Amino acid sequence: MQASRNLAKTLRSVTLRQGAEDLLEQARRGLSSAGSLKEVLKEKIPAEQERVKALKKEHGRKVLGEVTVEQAIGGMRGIPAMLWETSLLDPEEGIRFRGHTIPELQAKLPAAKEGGEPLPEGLLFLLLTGELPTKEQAQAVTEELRARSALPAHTVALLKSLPKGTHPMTQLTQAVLSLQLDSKFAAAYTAGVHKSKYWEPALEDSLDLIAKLPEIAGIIYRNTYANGDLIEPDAQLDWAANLSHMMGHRSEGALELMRLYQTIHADHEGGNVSAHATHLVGSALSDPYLSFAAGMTGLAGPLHGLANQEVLRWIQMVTREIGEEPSQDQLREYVWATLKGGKVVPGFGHAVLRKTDPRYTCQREFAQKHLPDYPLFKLVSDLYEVVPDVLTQTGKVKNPWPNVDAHSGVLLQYYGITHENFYTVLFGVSRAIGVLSQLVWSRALGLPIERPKSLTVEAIIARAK
Ligand code: CMX
Repeated sequence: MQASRNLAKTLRSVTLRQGAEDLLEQARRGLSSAGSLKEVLKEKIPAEQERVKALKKEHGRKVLGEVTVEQAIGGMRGIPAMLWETSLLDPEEGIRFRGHTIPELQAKLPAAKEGGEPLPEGLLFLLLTGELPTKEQAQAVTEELRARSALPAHTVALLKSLPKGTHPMTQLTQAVLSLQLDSKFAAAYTAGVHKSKYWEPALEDSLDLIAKLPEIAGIIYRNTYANGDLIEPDAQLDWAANLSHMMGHRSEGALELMRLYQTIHADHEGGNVSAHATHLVGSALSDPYLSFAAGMTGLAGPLHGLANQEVLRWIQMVTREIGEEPSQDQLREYVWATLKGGKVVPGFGHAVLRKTDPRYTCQREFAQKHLPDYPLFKLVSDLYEVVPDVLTQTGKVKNPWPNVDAHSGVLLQYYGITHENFYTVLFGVSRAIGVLSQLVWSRALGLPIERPKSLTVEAIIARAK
């Protein structure tokens, strides 16, 4: 009896292992056309694993920083307690993606046309591998994503069935969750894949998800604002341009803006809400779909990604209440009124940055090049002159300068993308590139489940004393 039970157990475990191997093989086959992307990544992983292992062994007990009571109850500002490889934020200089500033990326990443804005596919290659891609490598990523972009019928049906008025970010999150049915990571885990190989199905799911997001966003846009009159993807277009095309905005300017937009919103190191939420949920070995959905519900908050929608609403309120071309004095008064009403001025301030966000600056340069006489751009420029001064006068705002969200809406308006409650979806599509690249690395490096220590007020008082 015991012998036959053992035999059954052995057979079951052999079958599961076999299933796991089959799944990995499927994943490898699926990625074979990715060619260089996966090959470069695969080459990098062992050395990086060794580097992190050695770091832990040699310096594991060294102190990176201390934690004050203020930090524990103040949103953990500044506590260096997370590993994030894809980007690093300097308070004065702003973001660097794998060591490159935004202007450097504009100069070095492959573009759709000579001198144009970077292709986000190139950034995906850079974030995943740490290497700047050649034009051919970026193009291979475009093709890889195109091949993975078809949506399952149930996702399209789900989006169609949602009640009118469902916020586009809520629609996005539900669509992402509906894709989880096909998660290769979840299937591989269930089948018992060895943990050293988790990164492979994580990469598979991440590429699948990134590939499908433009069509999801296009459908949300057309269902919400164009009576469900959907536009088929165009196989000639790159990933970001296709997104704009499926929304119904096909001018050259709109396509270039979308490439820039999708590049600069991708990553902002690991501690911001959308990145950290994705990272945290992923650390429980929830698959990339579940993890990214968590990030998107965080991005939908008005202090984070939804600020780009709030900026546009606030600017529209300004023009409604004090006119299309208010003087700087009128603007100053309006900003004070907003603060006195107990509200934040959206698009200004940052938890880490202490200077103007370079993502703001590059959008400003785009506006100076393409829409210098647009009245709303003039208003945004005037706000740049007025708001930091007022915020500084409050005496409490640590960073009075504009962030990424202060500028993006006005550029989108210019190209006819006027429905501001859609803006955070565009942010979310881009954010997938950064947070999922890191998620692949987190699985490759075997990072453990996150579990920081929390304390009660009593416990903090006791420790403080
Ligand atoms: N308008 C009014 N008050 C602001 C402010 C702003 N733009 N920025 C900060 N403050 C206030 C804070 O609300 C806080 O007030 P209380 O002490 O009364 O609570 C005080 O100044 C100190 O805050 P801080 O340390 O300077 O900023 P935080 O790190 O706490 O918050 C952020 C950072 C971004 C949430 C905040 O600056 C803000 O609310 N900005 C407006 C919303 C926005 O643009 N968000 C997008 C950020 C970029 C992104 O994540 O996408």
